Amino acid sequence: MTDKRVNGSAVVTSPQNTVEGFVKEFLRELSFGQGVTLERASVNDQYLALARTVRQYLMARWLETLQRQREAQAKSVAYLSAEYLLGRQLDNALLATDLTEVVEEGLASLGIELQTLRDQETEPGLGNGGLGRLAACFVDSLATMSVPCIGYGIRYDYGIFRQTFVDGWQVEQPDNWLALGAPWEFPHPEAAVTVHFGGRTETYDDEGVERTRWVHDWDVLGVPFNYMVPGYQNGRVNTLRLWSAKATQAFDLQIFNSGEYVDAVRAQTFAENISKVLYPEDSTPQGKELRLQQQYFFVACSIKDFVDYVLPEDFDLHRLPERIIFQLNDTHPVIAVPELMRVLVDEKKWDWDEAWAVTQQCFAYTCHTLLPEALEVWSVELMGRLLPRHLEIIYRINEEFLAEVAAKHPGDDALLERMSIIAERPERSVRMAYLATVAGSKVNGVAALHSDLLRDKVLPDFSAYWPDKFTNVTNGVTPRRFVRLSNPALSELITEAVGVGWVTDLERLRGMEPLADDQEFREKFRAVKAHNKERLSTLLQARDGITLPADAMLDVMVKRLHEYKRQTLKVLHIVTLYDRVLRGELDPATMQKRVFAFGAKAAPGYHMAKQIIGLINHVGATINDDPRLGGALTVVFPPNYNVTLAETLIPAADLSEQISLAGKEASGTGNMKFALNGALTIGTDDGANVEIRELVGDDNFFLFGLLEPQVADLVAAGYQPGRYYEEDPALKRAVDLIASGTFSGGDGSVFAPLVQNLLTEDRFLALADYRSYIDAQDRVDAAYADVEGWTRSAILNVARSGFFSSDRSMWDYIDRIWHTPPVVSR
Ligand code: B1N
Repeated sequence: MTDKRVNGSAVVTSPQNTVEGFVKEFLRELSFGQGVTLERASVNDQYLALARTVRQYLMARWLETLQRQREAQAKSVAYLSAEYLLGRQLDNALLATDLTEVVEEGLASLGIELQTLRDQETEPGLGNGGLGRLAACFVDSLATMSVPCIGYGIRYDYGIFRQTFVDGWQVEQPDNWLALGAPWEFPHPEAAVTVHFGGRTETYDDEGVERTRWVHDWDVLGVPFNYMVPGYQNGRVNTLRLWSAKATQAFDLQIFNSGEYVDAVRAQTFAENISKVLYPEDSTPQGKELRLQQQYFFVACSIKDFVDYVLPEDFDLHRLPERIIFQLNDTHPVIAVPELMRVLVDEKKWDWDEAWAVTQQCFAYTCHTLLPEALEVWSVELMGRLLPRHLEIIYRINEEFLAEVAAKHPGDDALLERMSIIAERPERSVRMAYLATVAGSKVNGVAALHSDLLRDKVLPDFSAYWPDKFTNVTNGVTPRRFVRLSNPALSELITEAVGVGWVTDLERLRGMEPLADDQEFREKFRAVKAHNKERLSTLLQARDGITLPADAMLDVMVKRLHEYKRQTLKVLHIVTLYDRVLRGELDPATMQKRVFAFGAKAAPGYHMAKQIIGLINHVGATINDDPRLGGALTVVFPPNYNVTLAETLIPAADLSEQISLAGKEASGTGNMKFALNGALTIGTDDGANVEIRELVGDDNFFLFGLLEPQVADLVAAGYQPGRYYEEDPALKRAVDLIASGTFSGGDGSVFAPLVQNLLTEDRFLALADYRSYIDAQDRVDAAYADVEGWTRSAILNVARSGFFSSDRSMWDYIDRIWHTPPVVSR
């Protein structure tokens, strides 16, 4: 059947949903889109033609979704995020349209393998880690739930760097993700908006009213690139709108007129630098001017887009809160708050108070961190230079806010200083989290523990002042990508057990619980794991020349490299096992065979993180080559861990390492993906681990380490890592092996900075948690030896993790913060 849908007056027709219909369109795209015949088409030609064919099937749904949302005058979520870590698009689009089989068959009839074309896609890595991936999961869920959402962000020319290893040390390469064509994007240069920077402000008389205007110094164009966000088999497609910076005409004229043609062309790239590259720091922003430019650039474009383009022309902005909620994904887009105020007060000429009343209802803020160094601040000097009007507005917001606080707490100057949006020391700066908290209708943390700590430790004065403003929404992950697509074998087994509905209603996994005690089901479950390990083994062999030994426990730690996540603690465990074998305490012939798999990128300027990467690779090289181990322990560290690799790695895992120091990981989302794919967690009482353990049960989770209050006490009492080293002989030996150069060709100086840091500072208490970790790992070995018991636990992990669907997160946001109902069919 041909699918005809009405969009306004235009009729958009989807290609036929049959093998013949697909083949016809695919061949058309090859010839008319790529300009090649099938015989001459490269794999890239074929991939691009396929992508364009698949998006044809989505087009009618997209136009119709937007039309319907306009007609319904529905309230939308505008998700403001500097990062979207999308992963590959092809398979997700095929799943959304239920076209996988048709396409597989159609391509096969032309002698083309679908998998070959899947592998041709370079994933858009427009994010660093959890925060960017969360944004991608959220927009997927909203589309699947038929909730209107526009994701706004930046179309970086270069996403997160490609990681390579040279002698075990990280070397970064540019991620040229656009090089081979970008078939999923729809550029709209005609809809570009202008964004101003620099200059000064002045007041003027506007018919008897004194107003302020911004006399800017330079500007850039923001060109929107639209991407489809297809819902799962529900006929809905939402929009992700990413902004790309381009030099303006005015900019061109001015500099070209100076006569220096070549310099002028070069100067053009100045403006275009804004969206050139993603900052590769995860959790620790660097305070660079270009980053503030990026932040203002994309939110100014987005607000203008929503107000001038998405809303109807005659819309009364006093009713803005009925139509939009801007969700601030961490503080990166918080400059949107003074920007909306500027638009309403300076451009629309509203009173300050009415503008503030509307603005406050239009924003909500999600905090993603607890690390003090990760709380963004911008120096007043920089803010004043780049965005002078915004700085004034921030000052006024602060003034009025502090006056209100002072009225309620007369004489408490210390409180005013603590709550001020402007910090005076070490330099005068704007505290972006405070601005977001003052402006937002709600403030949320991303896991239960995190939200408690956010309230009590990060923003205690604010939560005392506005107790109802603070709430929790525990993170989630999309079951479409991270179970249905990434784990087809498990998906089939789940569907067999509980029916197909789980993909959009993940609590249905509960129906598997009784099957944990079913011998036959357990065997099938183990077969799925074995199959996934095989699949991983094939991939790593082809991708990196890595050979995985058979029948070993697969113990996985994948996440950004950061000291608080404690990859070093994992290394100490591996070195301890090695030491036990060398000392004859463990027999390689009988001990539990393990593969330790790592995946982690270090921020390029984060030297200690790079040391740790070097350490993992050097320990790996030594252990993998040591015949005394007889292959019982293997360390693998495939470079360039990304969403695509995660999709094969996670389903194969037996053990999930979630070992951050308690109170440091806001949530974690990898932890959820592992549990949903039937890995057991060894973890601290941190982030969403707490909720995972509560749900899956103590018996199916390996808890270790200090609890957050114990960490706080120990630090307050004066933590001395050297004492743990002195008092635990196994720990001492492990550290000494590293210090003595065992893993660095006898040269102890190679890892001296790392060892020194551990013994004297150890900011994240790895040594304090070492003994508890090792003991827990010994319990893991014992548990794994009980094959049936382990499988039972793994099944229960899957069955009880439905809560971690990002659909549930979205319902929580809708219920507690957004109040944006789905737009259902007419
Ligand atoms: O956000 C994730 C959480 O699951 C993680 O626990 C948390 O660490 C992560 C500056 C960040 N917090 N902060 C960032 C990323 C980039 C950047 O430039 C900060 N990422 C997180 C999702 O809630």
